[in-house]
Amino acid sequence: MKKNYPFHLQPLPYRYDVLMPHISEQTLGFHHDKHLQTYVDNLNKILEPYPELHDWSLEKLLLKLAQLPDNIQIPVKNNAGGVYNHELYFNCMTNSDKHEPEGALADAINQSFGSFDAWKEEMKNAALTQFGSGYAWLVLGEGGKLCIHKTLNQDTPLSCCVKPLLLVDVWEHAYYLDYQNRRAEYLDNWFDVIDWNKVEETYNQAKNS
Ligand code: MN3
Repeated sequence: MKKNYPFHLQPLPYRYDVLMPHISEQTLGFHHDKHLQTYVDNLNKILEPYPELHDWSLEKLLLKLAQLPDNIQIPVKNNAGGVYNHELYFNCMTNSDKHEPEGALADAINQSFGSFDAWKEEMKNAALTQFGSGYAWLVLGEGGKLCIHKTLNQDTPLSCCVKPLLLVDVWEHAYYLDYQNRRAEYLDNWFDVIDWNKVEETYNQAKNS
């Protein structure tokens, strides 16, 4: 099986200043180069003594936590989760003029939530009411239904859905430099930097697999 270890910091798929004014260069710099780098480094350090795990992917580590040695289950959950969540978060943003999904994903959002605006409201509410650090997610659930999830810390919804499609980071480091305590304002602006082409691609692949 393909060796995944060591994990590497994936470069941001865009320039650091590209999401301004919604998310500043400084926030993205710290968030990607410091926070995500730390999760990558910690995960590599934890897995270093276990060569039998070096061909495991991030998803496999997170889905099969119970098969790992007892003493590394929680550290792997936190740090592999930190890498998985941040990679998806950064990869689901861009500076495009496209502010709504199209095609099959748009249809699925309408079917599951009533309308795009109703989805936005529900997603924003989930992100606002996530107490403390965590994420709000749009996921593909069983039977083709789309659902919203909230997760705490660096937990992922991998084990309770078919495929995570999109998430928003509501740890304070994601917005505090730009918005201080104004999480709602950060969320309103985050909706404008979602990379809908990317989310559509993930949805179409997951739906057809
Ligand atoms: Mn973060």
